[in-house]
Amino acid sequence: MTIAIPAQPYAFPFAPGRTALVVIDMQRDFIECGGFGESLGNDVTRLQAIVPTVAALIGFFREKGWPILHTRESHLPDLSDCPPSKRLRGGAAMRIGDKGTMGRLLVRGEAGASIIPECAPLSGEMVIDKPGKGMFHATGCESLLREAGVTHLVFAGVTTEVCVQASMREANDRGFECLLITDATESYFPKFKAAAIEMIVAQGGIVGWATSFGELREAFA
Ligand code: C5J
Repeated sequence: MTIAIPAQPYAFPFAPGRTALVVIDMQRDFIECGGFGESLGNDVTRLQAIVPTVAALIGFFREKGWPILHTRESHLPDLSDCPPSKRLRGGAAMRIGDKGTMGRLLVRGEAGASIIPECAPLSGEMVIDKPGKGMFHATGCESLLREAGVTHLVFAGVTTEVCVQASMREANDRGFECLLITDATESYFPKFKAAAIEMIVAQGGIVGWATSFGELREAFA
């Protein structure tokens, strides 16, 4: 049984019980001042603006008892899973592994790598640490989802054109039906967010679908 959710480019076939929410990288390092995102020169307030919507979307999935998977972009303390190409590119003053105001940037176990309290996982929810932008690269995420009987994914989180889009493309290639919640994702660059959504839904949904949280919630009202 599927429920038709109004979406671009056409209605998304939501499969209750087989659809998981994927919340990408809602970490202090991307959203708060003093983290990795700000160290790259980005305005983190843009990302802070979607926090209430992401938290409400998580709450909606919890109310329904549907599965939730949270991701954290992060690296081992010895950085053995961080290729030099990722660490050194761009020549920023602060790099992955350097000490910032919330601990070492993007390192597992440090305060900055944790998920912001508003979106923090509850026990029983899936959490994966990913060294790449996409959630399937070097993680056990695919077997976790398959074992939970998940075939459809609803995406939220940051940033739209980097880790969200990369994860959605990887999921699409693995046969998952993917829906992006447009007001529960954000970029440091408004034009990149708009372009990413346009690319995802183009050509008959070449990567997947897009809709708002309101449309999703309304379909189950
Ligand atoms: C970035 C992410 N932008 N979570 N990571 O480096 O999108």
